[in-house]
Amino acid sequence: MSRAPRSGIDESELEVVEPEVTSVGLPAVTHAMQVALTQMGPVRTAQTLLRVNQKHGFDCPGCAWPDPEHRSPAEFCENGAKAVAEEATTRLVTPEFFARHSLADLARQDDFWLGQQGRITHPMVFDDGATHYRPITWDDAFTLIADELEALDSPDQAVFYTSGRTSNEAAFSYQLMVRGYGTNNLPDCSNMCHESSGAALTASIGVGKGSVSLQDIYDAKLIVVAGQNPGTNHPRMLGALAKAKRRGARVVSVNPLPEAGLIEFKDPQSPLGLAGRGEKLSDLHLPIRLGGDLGLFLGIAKHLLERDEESSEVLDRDFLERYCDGLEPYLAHLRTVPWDEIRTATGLTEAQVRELGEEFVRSPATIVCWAMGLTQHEHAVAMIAEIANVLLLQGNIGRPGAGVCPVRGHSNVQGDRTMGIFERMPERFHDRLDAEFGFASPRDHGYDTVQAIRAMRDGKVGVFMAMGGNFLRATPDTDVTEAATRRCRLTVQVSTKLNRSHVVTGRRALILPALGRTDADVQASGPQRVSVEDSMSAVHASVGRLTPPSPHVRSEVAIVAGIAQQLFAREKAATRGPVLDWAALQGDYRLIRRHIEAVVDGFEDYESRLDQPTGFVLPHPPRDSRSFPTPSGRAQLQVNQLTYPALPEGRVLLQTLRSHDQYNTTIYGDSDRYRGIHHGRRVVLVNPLDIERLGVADGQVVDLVSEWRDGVERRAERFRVVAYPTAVGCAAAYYPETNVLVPLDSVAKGSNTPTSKSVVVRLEPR
Ligand SMILES: Nc1nc2c(c(=O)[nH]1)N[C@H]1C(S)=C(S)[C@@H](COP(=O)(O)OP(=O)(O)OC[C@H]3O[C@@H](n4cnc5c(=O)[nH]c(N)nc54)[C@H](O)[C@@H]3O)O[C@H]1N2
Ligand SMILES: Nc1nc2c(c(=O)[nH]1)N[C@H]1C(S)=C(S)[C@@H](COP(=O)(O)OP(=O)(O)OC[C@H]3O[C@@H](n4cnc5c(=O)[nH]c(N)nc54)[C@H](O)[C@@H]3O)O[C@H]1N2
Ligand SMILES: [Mo]
Repeated sequence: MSRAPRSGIDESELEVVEPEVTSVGLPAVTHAMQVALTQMGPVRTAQTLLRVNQKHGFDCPGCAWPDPEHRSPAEFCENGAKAVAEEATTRLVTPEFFARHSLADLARQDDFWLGQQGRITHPMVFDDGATHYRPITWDDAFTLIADELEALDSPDQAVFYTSGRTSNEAAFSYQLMVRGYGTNNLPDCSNMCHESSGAALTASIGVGKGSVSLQDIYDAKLIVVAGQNPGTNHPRMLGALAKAKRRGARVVSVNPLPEAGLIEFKDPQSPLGLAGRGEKLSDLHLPIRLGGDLGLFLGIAKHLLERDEESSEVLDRDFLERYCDGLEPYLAHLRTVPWDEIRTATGLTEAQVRELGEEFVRSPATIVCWAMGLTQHEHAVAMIAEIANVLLLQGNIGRPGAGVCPVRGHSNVQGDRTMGIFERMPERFHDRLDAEFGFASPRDHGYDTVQAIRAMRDGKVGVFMAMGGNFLRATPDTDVTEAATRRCRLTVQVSTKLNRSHVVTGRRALILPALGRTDADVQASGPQRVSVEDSMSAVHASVGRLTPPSPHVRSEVAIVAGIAQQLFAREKAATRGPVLDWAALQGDYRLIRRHIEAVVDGFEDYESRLDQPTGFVLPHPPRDSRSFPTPSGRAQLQVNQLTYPALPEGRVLLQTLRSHDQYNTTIYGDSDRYRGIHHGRRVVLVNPLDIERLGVADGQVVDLVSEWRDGVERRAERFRVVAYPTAVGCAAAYYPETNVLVPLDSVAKGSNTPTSKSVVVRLEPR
């Protein structure tokens, strides 16, 4: 923020100008520096920004886009710099702050204000019936947690959430403690994020992760970016796309919105890019209807089939015969999908769909990238399976320059999964965990995020703990989640900064302040490093060097070890728990990595391979050797019936998305520069044709009312209508203000991910 913090965003200052077409460039760098200087001052700014994503530096907490082998001295982006500045800020939230502000007082502040107060310096407790948080010692906090956990009738009455910033070392220790205690209730942010990708890809190719490396991006001849806004959320990806283009790739954007970065880009890592003209990125932009992508990819597959029937050189028959099952039923199905339904689903003409189909025909190496625009729909899993189908048809898996590329969000969300943060890990993981630690881990599946909220709502959860994140604001149906949270006996938040989850609590609540990526982490054996896995399965070390906000702040590993020591000293938990010296683990993270090496595939020689400046890449059988670890040992073409969201009369389909000035639930500022929205967030972007059809006016203030089949009306008040070039019938507004509109039970089939990109709403004039 270039302006001083103030209490909240004053929506009356809202200003709308023309959206930008070019992203990054000089304004982005200037903006990043302003934010950094205000939050950290000049010395810390220099100390941090120069070490982001450098060899022997720390991993940027911004996103999970990988680091190139030849890094530039400024290997970060505007939004990475904001993420770093948020964490490395010199502002502090001390016990005096909590003495000044009652909980009721804090609850009246908005998310922006809460986040701007600074780093939390002390463990704090909120007692049942109290008005203020008060300081608590670490020992007392650990005892309180252990007491509450020991008092539950069953370990399944506790829920342990994780957000994706947690390091491999912390995540592994955490899941071990939780499974040692006796439950698989390990929901995570992934449940709301790329779960649909994992489900679809596991069924299609046997591995739920992306199959490309950064080199593949550079080598690709066609890159389709569908349902993703990299200019804001993965800015460094634009540099990779620009490089691929210079090497002859074509880039296609599939998006209801003409997102700035995808259209044109100025590379901040090249001197010309800072001030000079932008590079055109997208060769083709398809303004698809929300949720229309299943129709689009079915259309592309149909086109490939028809073209193959003309020339028999389009499908990779060799590959299909050697590696895939299900071709005949799949092709038969394709023949039955009608073009007019594809047109309705996508809102595109047949010619537009075929134009992209021709790009596939011509390309010898194709990559499809996607993010939340595809994962958060009712039929998201089918949509992504259809992308896999199309790539399989042309043998685009396990070939250089080709593959599936789900672009992950949080910087270590993929690594946390690898470490066992999942409510239903495969048996093999459990077997090895049990063998390594001499205990019997529970095998019943635990709750995912939506199931956890239902259980909390129904009074089945006594203790809720979160390793990072902002559960309350990230989850759907805010009113339901708030009520659910209040029913817990104890809520525990391990956090760096204040957020809504600290002010809507269980009867008792703890805030446990944690070190972030940028902070030096010194334990008994000396300074520690941690490790993370990026979106392309590359694992590397991360070392923070800044002085932590206070000597009372502990690492996530130390917090887990502290709880575990108390918990496994109790009778009930001790009989079940793993055999382990938690204090030793805390003292030296190398011991944790040795355990990881024994339990998780692909981590042989973990310690020495972490010494390599670029780390190491985990095995990915489809990518490495075209072997497909599905039950049949072959890739599976899936038959997906064409479905798409229905749009009742007088309604629009709303997607909830990120502005350029936020990191998920953390609001950095009040503007969305690329989309031309300044000094306000309560806007709803609507196509001019829909504005007319619905009888509202550009600039009018409306309530957004969501209607779902449960008959409940959910309302978000006071949004200004902004005429915007989004696909007809579709609208967009920012998350998390609009989470209140997403019904808890409206989820993707097969992944249980809330349908945050497809909410039927009416615009009700105030
Ligand atoms: N600066 C910054 N960086 C971030 C984050 C952040 O909040 N701020 N969040 C991180 C996280 S956790 C994640 S998961 C990622 C999120 O990265 P994104 O997925 O890029 O995030 P969203 O803002 O949700 O954008 C969704 C995009 O998909 C498009 N879209 C929506 N619905 C559809 C659809 O049905 N079809 C198609 N084809 N397109 C659609 C939208 O118009 C929008 O461009 O970013 C990560 N990086
Ligand atoms: N409507 C709607 N809802 C969505 C989405 C959407 O597109 N639309 N997107 C979904 C997606 S993709 C995701 S990933 C989730 C995000 O869900 P979460 O991951 O739960 O949310 P964040 O906002 O990323 O969490 C921010 C908080 O994490 C804490 N934090 C930051 N760094 C650290 C750290 O190093 N250690 C610890 N212990 N704490 C830290 C800070 O206290 C900060 O307030 O939201 C989901 N919800
Ligand atoms: Mo995410």
